[in-house]
Amino acid sequence: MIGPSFPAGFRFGVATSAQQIEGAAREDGRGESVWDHCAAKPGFVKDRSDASRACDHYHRWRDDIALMRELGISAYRFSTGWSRVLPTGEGAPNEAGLAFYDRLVDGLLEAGITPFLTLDHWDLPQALDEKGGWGSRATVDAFVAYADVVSRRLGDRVKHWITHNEPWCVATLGHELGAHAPGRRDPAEALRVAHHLLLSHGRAVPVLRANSAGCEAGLTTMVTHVEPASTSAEDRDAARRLDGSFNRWFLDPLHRGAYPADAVADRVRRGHLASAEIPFVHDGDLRTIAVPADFLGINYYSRAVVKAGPDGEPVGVPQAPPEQLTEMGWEVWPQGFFDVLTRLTRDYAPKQIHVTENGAAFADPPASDGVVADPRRVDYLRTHLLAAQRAIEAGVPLAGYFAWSLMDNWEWAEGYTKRFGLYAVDFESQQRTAKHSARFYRDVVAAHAVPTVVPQYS
Ligand code: IFM
Repeated sequence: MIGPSFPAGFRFGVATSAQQIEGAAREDGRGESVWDHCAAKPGFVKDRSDASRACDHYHRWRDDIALMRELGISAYRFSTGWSRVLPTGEGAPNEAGLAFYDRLVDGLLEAGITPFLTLDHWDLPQALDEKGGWGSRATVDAFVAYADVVSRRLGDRVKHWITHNEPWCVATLGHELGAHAPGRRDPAEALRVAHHLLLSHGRAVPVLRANSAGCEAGLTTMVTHVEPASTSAEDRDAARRLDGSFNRWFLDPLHRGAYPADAVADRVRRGHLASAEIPFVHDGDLRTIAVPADFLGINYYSRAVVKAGPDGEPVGVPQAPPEQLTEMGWEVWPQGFFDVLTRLTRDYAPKQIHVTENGAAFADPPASDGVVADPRRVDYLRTHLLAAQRAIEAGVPLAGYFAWSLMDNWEWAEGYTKRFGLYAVDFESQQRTAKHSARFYRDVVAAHAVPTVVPQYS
């Protein structure tokens, strides 16, 4: 049975990123990215894979647009590979790289699909990392120059720009926990990295607007709904700390022009900052970061329920048995999606929100009769779309939803072991096979509404 509809003009799309799907890592002048570099280090990527071939989208992009047409979506979120456009991150652009994105954008527009372009989806050119990477203020200038090159070339046709994807992951996973490229473990550097990412967003937005008349620009951040495991003061404080470092550290500067004072105090207490006077925040930076955006991009996957560890720091408390988690070990919690959407609207009043990623990794069975049965992903999408629809009814200015992801792809440090796609990819033959979730999403897009009952596919 078809449930409540989404408003007219609401965009349904799918999302991908360059490093995860393009492949052709050494073709047509592309330079090395930090992820290419780290993937070559033993043990960095779970299955020892790299993204040199990935989904071979660089050669198969026409077929992939055909999949999008099959879904009937009206928008596609992808990223440009920084080192494909500027092999060393700066200097002379690589014409072949820009020409690839030209073709892709033209192909999307011919198919009636609106491109949403992310400039930085984690693939910093390795040459820039060797000069200090995101920890260096010079990388801010390099990013703004890169934004200028891409938007000069594509800005007549691309009208939706996302500066960065999930700065928390780059800063914390990449520079504090060492789990993502560039694999460093330096909490003080991670804070500098976060600041430079935000600053480069603030500086790039006016450049995008100048080169792409009438465009909309924003940043995508990962948000999680944080709950204390009990009502104790300690657990509530642990939840406040996680919300501070994960959500508000990025949302507050973007919308309020200030880092959250309690979260800054937490970092001072932990020795990551010498004092609340943050030395790498220069005069005017916070004003630059708070440039009014046209939308806020959010990626939502799960919630976090935390208790206080021995030092008061948040420690996750599993809420569901392992068999109910996604392959990433993340709890399926659609109510948290509604909660973050309404909370963001209440606390930050963004003009518009786009859900730029939402989806789930499951170990799907092999294709049979040309289709892959993935009932858990269908259910994940259905329940989250219902939560999004309820959020709109509750007043959230939600304008678009992008399922992560169009197809199975290279899941960073997890390699090819985690599959998020609506289409299964056989990485040997590069064959794409629709999953039931693709059929489900196509039906949602066609009806502009979500079924309230679980569809049965045979
Ligand atoms: O695959 C990633 C994506 O690149 C960024 N957001 C989270 C996804 C799933 O881990």
